[in-house]
This record gives sequence, structure tokens and C-alpha cells, in this order.
Amino acid sequence: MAFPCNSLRAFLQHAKTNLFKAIHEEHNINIVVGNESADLDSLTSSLLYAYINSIAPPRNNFSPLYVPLLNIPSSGLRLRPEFTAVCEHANIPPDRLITLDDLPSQSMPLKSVRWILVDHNKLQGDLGYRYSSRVQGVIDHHEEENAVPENTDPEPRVIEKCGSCTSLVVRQCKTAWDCISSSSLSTGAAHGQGEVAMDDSAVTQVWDAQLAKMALASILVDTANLTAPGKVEQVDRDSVDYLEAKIQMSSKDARKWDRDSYYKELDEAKRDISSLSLTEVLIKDYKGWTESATNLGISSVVKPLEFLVQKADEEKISSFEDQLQRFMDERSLSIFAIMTTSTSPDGDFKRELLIEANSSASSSAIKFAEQGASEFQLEDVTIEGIPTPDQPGQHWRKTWLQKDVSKSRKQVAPLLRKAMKSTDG
Ligand SMILES: [Mn+2]
Repeated sequence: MAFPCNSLRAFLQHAKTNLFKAIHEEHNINIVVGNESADLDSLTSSLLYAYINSIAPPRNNFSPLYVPLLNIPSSGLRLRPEFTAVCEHANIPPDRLITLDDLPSQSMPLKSVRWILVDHNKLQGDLGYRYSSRVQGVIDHHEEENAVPENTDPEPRVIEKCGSCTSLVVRQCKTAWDCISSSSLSTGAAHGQGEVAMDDSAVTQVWDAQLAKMALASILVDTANLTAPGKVEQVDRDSVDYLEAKIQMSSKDARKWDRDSYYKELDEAKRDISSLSLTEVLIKDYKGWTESATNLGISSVVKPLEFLVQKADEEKISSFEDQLQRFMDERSLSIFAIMTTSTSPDGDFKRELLIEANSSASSSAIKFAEQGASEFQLEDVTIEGIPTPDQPGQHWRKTWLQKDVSKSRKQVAPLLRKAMKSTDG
């Protein structure tokens, strides 16, 4: 049965309970999962999609239960202070978010499950190994991997370039969301939810505003408040308009709503990584791939390389170089890249790229460097504390300033993976 209209907070409790039941009683369930970097976009895309579809499931659904899953263990929540900020605005206790720790152990995989991918279009890692054949639906803004079947009916199959995947989820869910809002207003579905000071319509509008603020968080962060060059598409603008209109409908929220200060608050929360160790900074926004039996990892970091070297110095455990090598060894990586973003005090946005390759993969890294030099406008740069060895055939490392700041991991990862494929054998 569909979930009756209620708050996001109540929905998460319902979803967690039903996931638990599905594991132990083996009834059908849909899991809506974001990518393994588990950034804001993955969080909000999966929450929004699961919430709307649980209340208004499509016809011929596999199950009316949609569980939003974060593709990290719960220990990873601590590394994402921006989640705490968003959860507060959406009135969700962060410990109610559903993570990999809530899935059954490897020895007893879920049997009656369909997966819907948001913010990626190929299940990677352990989930991919176990559940790739159960994927039925995708909404994503990364490069097409041709891993999801052509026909995903009744779930969508949308892969389209834009700033934030959440914008595509908003467009997809608009009609259902409007139906939910108007029918709960007319039937008084919100009655008796403990918010005695407000009438039913005001309660529904507050729930809508909380959901809208949650969804807006990642669109604003991913598009730098709709200003990022080369990233913002019409669907991002339309979705922001739509969500802001939802906030305006709740008089309680409309009074306090200020998009610029909301964006600033989230951006600051996201950049506050001072309490994290170097390894935690590298794990915080990390993605991995396997090409031709070789592992690649890319960490996105919101501070410059200089900050990371300093972090290693302060920790006094081992040098930056040694910590990188350990990070690679622990993940069996042959190539590891760090992509940084930062803004100077004068407001200049800067991107850096570091690539580190073991001797077995150095030819792939060199190939990427040749092709990427013009594509990303890479300019050699020397960073104090990061030596660049240049014995041929040995361990390989290079640091660049990436002058084309419009290109992110979405563009760098495919070229690196291509270089790894083409140097195979
Ligand atoms: Mn995304």
C-alpha cells in the first residue's frame, strides 16, 4: 500500500521499517540509491524520488515501497557536515538516513529487490557485483555507461546533462508532487499529525517547503547558486523556480526564505573540513572504477593541494607522499587522482589536478596527460611538498592547474578510463 502523505521525517522512519521487513520477510522492495561518493546531490535525489513515489507509486510498480539509500556506511555521515545543515532545514534527524549498514550482510543478499539509480548510471563496487541485474530505472546527469536496460518501465530512464541530478528528479516528480499536495489539502490528510497550532493545509505546506528546501540544497551547491559557467541548464533553473514556489506557499517558511543566504550556509558547511584527517578528506567525495582489471580512484576536494600537504604535516604521522601511497595500497589502486576546487580571496575560482600512477599504470597516466592537456587546459605547476618523480617507467606523479574550470570529475574520469582501456595489453 502507498504511504499516506506525511513529513519527510515520518517517511524515513516508514522506509527504514519496511527495509527491515523486506530483509526478514522477503517482500518486494525498490531501493533508490545514489552514487558511492554520496554527495548532497545523491542524498537529495534519492530522498525526493523515494518520497514522492512511495506516496504516489506508478502503475504496475514492482513494489509501492521506495527506500532511499545512501551509498556509504553510516560512519561516512560524519565527513559530510553539509548533510547536517540540510537535515536541519528538512527537519530530519541525520541518524534516520538509511545507509549501507542497513542492508543485509553479503551472505544473504536481498532477493525481491529492484534498484533505481540516481546520480549515476552503473552500479559500481560490491553493490554492482551483487545487484547489477536488478536495476530498473535511472535518473542521472553523468556520461551514459549503457549499463541500464533500454526499457525500465514503469520506472524512468533519464540520462541528461545538467548541473544537478536533483533538477531532473524534480522535473520527473513534479506532476505527482502537485497531485499529492492538492489532494492532501482537499482531504485534510495532514489532520492529527501533532501540529495542533496549524490547520491541515498549513501542515501540508510546511512538509512541502521542507522537501523543497532539501531538494534545492544540491541544485544550489552544484550550480554555485545558478552561476557556475558551463554547468547550469534550463532544467536547473526551472527546478529552482518550482521549488522556491513551493516554499512561498508556506507562509511560515516564505517569511524567512532567502536563497542567497541558504546557499552560503550550505557552501560554508561543505567547505568546513578542518576537523577531518587527510584520509577522511580523501574519502569524503571519492569514486572508484575498474578498467581492464586495473583500479582507478578519484577524490574531489574542496581545498587546494597546498592545504592537503599542510594537513599531512600537522598530523605528523607520515609525509603527504606516504599517505597517498597508503591510500592507494588500501584500495589496490593503480591510478589515483585528486581534483581540487577553491576560491581565492579575490573570488577567482581555481581547479587543480594531481595524478599518481604506479609503474604498471604509468603509460595510461601519460596517455591521459597527453590527451587531457588541451581538453582541460592543463598547466604544469609545482606544489611545495609534492615532488614529481620523472624516472621513466617508474612511479609517476604530476600536478597541474586546470585552466578550464568548467570541467569536473564528470569529464576527467571518462578520459582517464579511456586511457586505461586503450593502453591495455
Ligand atoms: Mn550529481
